Amino acid sequence: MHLPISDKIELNILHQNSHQAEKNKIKFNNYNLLCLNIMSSPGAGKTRLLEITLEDLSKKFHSAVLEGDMTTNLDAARLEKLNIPVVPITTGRACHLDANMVSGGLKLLEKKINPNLLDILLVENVGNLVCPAEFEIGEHFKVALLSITEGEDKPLKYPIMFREADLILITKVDLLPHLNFDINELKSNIASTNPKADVIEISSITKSGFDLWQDWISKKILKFKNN
Ligand SMILES: Nc1nc2c(ncn2[C@@H]2O[C@H](COP(=O)(O)OP(=O)(O)OP(=O)(O)O)[C@@H](O)[C@H]2O)c(=O)[nH]1
Ligand SMILES: [Mg+2]
Repeated sequence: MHLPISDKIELNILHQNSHQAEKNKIKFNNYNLLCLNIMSSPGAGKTRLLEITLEDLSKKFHSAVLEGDMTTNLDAARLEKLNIPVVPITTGRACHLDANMVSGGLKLLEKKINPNLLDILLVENVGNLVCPAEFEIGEHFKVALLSITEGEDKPLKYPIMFREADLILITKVDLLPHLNFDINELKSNIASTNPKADVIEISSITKSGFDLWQDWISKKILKFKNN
């Protein structure tokens, strides 16, 4: 089959990325370290979610964060306040983290802490609803956030992110009373895009749903560690 040159280049890039992602995963497995890739459009609430989650999670499990942003260390600075190892990865023009960047981030993390001592590595990807889902980083699970201010149709319009996700967090549900938003329509659009994904409604304001999310992560860590 003859593919346009741009498609061939893209396939080649994705192929090389997958190769590095496999290497990253082997490293994570050797460290017995569960890696989650946290993705969403800009502002859906990834960093706020991590701030609240890590307050509790880091008391039970040794946790670290790789923090991806195109520019600035603002999010990394927010998470460093929790006294856990945080490595910022500044991607420049790239609208996603790729496996090479995560490999570089892991090397910097190794200088801060022996990853054998860690249980979980949370990777906050660059805010973008398309590209991060196309680039494996060696993660064990993908978590996609979708805030209710983004609209019910997003799983249909940006299917790759939602098709790939193991867990979809519907965020900012505290705003439901103020919006003309049909959460059942969103859930039906999620189900038609990815019937296998776990779905949790969550609010970083009221903290609703955090018990389910913390439970989801804890179970994944314990199952991974016991394998
Ligand atoms: N009402 C409400 N606001 C929220 C919630 N979660 C986050 N926010 C607000 O949404 C804004 C963006 O949150 P962040 O956590 O910075 O979003 P992000 O996904 O990390 O953004 P990027 O890293 O830029 O992609 C902030 O003003 C948060 O306080 C929520 O559950 N409810
Ligand atoms: Mg953020």
